[in-house]
Amino acid sequence: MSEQPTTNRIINVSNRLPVRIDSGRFVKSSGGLVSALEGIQKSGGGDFDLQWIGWPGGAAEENEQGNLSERLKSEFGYHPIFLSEEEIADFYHGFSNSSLWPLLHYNQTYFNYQHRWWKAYERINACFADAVCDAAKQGDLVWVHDYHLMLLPKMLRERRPDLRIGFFLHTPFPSYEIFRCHPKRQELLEGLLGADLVGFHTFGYLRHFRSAVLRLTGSESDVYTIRHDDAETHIDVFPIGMNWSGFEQELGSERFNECKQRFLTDYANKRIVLNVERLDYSKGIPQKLEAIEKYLEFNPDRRDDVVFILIAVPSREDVGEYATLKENIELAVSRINGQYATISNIPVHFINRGVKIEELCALYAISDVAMVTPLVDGMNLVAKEYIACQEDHGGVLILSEFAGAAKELFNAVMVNPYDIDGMAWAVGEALDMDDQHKRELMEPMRRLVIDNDSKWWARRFIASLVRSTGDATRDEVKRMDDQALKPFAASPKKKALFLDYDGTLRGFTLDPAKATPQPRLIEILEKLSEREDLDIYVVSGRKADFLQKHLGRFNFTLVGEHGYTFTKPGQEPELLNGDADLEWMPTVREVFDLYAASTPGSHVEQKRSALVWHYRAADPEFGQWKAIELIGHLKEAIANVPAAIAHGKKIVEVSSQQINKGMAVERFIHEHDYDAVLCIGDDQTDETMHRHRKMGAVTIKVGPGTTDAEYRLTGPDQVHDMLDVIAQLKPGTTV
Ligand code: GDG
Repeated sequence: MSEQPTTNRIINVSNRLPVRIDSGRFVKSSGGLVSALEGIQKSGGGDFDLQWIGWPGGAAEENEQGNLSERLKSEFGYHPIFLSEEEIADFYHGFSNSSLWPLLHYNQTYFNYQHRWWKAYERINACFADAVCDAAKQGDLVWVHDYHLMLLPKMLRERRPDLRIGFFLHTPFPSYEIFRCHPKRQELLEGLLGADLVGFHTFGYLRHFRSAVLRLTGSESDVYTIRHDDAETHIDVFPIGMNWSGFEQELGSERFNECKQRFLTDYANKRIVLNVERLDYSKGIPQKLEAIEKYLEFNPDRRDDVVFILIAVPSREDVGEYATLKENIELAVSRINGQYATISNIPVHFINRGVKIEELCALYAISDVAMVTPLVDGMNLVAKEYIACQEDHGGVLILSEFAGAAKELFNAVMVNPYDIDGMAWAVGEALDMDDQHKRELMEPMRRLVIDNDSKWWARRFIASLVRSTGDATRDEVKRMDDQALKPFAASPKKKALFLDYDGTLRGFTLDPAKATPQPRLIEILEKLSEREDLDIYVVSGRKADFLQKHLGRFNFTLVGEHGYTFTKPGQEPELLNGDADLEWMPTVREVFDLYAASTPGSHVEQKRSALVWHYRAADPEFGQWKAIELIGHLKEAIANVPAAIAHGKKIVEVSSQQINKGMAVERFIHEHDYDAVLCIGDDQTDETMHRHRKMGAVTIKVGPGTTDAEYRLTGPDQVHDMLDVIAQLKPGTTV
């Protein structure tokens, strides 16, 4: 909104704060997000002041919370959200990690749902919303992270429309067929659509999100924008980068060099294949172990010199599936080692805990191969970190084609983690690759990873959020305010209201015939018709008979077919322009019939001056796709004729260019000398009415989208409220 001041403050919101409490002391973590955000903060050369809201981990006693909160705020600028044991069980282990995580990672087998988890998820998201509202000043940027907080954007939008809200999903967004299994799929999507910008790691995830939104909410979108009830949500791809500044510093440190030398001695004459991941079923560890087993089986000559280091960092041990997974991994490791260990080598070094950062860097630097083979992974930073630490370009990355990182790291040896033979073969290929070829592959990847690091990612996201919340539409169209209605207060002078019907007076229905006026609208229209100083025109694309049937009882002028017909109260229907050239109609009808026959659920509506192809009841994606194809087809079929093609809400309409709503409005304005004029409508055809803004009319756009109108209302409910206000405006009423 134009009145919305923009601030240079970002409120960053993630489930976890980058700090944990250890025996009453705070231990700050230097995770990827911390370093990413440094690049946009004033202290790191950026433009913004940053605050952070999140859970500090663990369950704090209630009597300790005040003190901890004070200290976190004063020492770090963090606003903690404390969770009880029960909330940790229901919100975190339950809904977030046993319901959302498996589904987002295509694992229907591990997907669980309990209603009480959902209730906790709603409650905790609302706590986060409270905390953001407390901390945020007018117009602040709010950046929400990840699947724990999918309801937060909508909650914030409802409470604080002034905030500029971005959401980034760190996991994949699965295909609609998977996502729809979730009993709260609708609420989750609507939660996200509260954001101004939703970001994903890859275009594939964005594509799935768009498709789920279309199918579950009916909202259509183009590549970068989803238009829904009362706003637009921008969507875009922001592949996260690794924390290069942190790793660069580590690579130059003494402790790293010591570690590296120690490992080079320990592993002298060995070839190292490194594996680093959280112990999670999405990471494909059992499949990887099978591939390792196969490699050792078919390469007996390598059993003495190849070491597979497997660092599996404990994760979510309170969730049952993770404990089972750990047992299976331990069994597989001992089976492989039992079978293939030699006197001088144990092939799999299994480390079930995290290692120090300098150890991790040293392992990245000296390993001949890194095996990153998740079954599915949002991005996977280990792959990028391994590459970044390959200063001599001598390593090889084996990468699952199902990690988000595969969309960028084209020179990796790509594998399908379900193809065990293929992975075993890839290990051999990577270990046997000649040095020159390895460097040719590694060097460009390393440049790409370092150039597109986590700081770059955060800068891009925030720049895009600023752009998407400061565009022309938001800046120039004012929210409707009652002051603008003052000229319509009762007085002896005549005033006119030009009201569109579908999408303005009445919301859409699957079957257009069922979109009849509802009781509240009828009540308001009755009140309006009592005002003798108001001339009311319903200006619609509908046929005259529909308007007559449902609105004929009022003393309104009913303008049908976008201005082609009009019926004054108590008179016979007339034509606005009886000479309009309609010779293009049979050709268009033929094309429309073709599309109706090949698009189940769609149909053609024949009007006197227009033809409409409706696809509201068709499969939403197929319908949209066919509509675009149809428009292309029409452009060829009816070039150079006086007809306009419009892609409206679930319709494609071809209508005479010699007739439009604006021309109808003009005629009636000229017939009378109105003291004030108001035009309101929701779609493209109503823009011809909004031209009268220049002549002093009050023009109102309903819903999102670019417009020439001066004001905006969000939907029919707000239109009803406004008409109700007008109906009761007495002279001198203060509005
Ligand atoms: C989620 C998405 C997405 C690992 N072991 C040790 C250690 N690590 C560090 C790595 C890396 C991080 O943990 C793991 O990051 P990933 O990206 O691989 O995976 P998730 O934790 O599942 O993260 C993922 C990510 O969000 C970012 O958007 O890429 O797809 O699932 O940074 O270095 N660090 C230390 N010792 C270890 O033993 N010090």
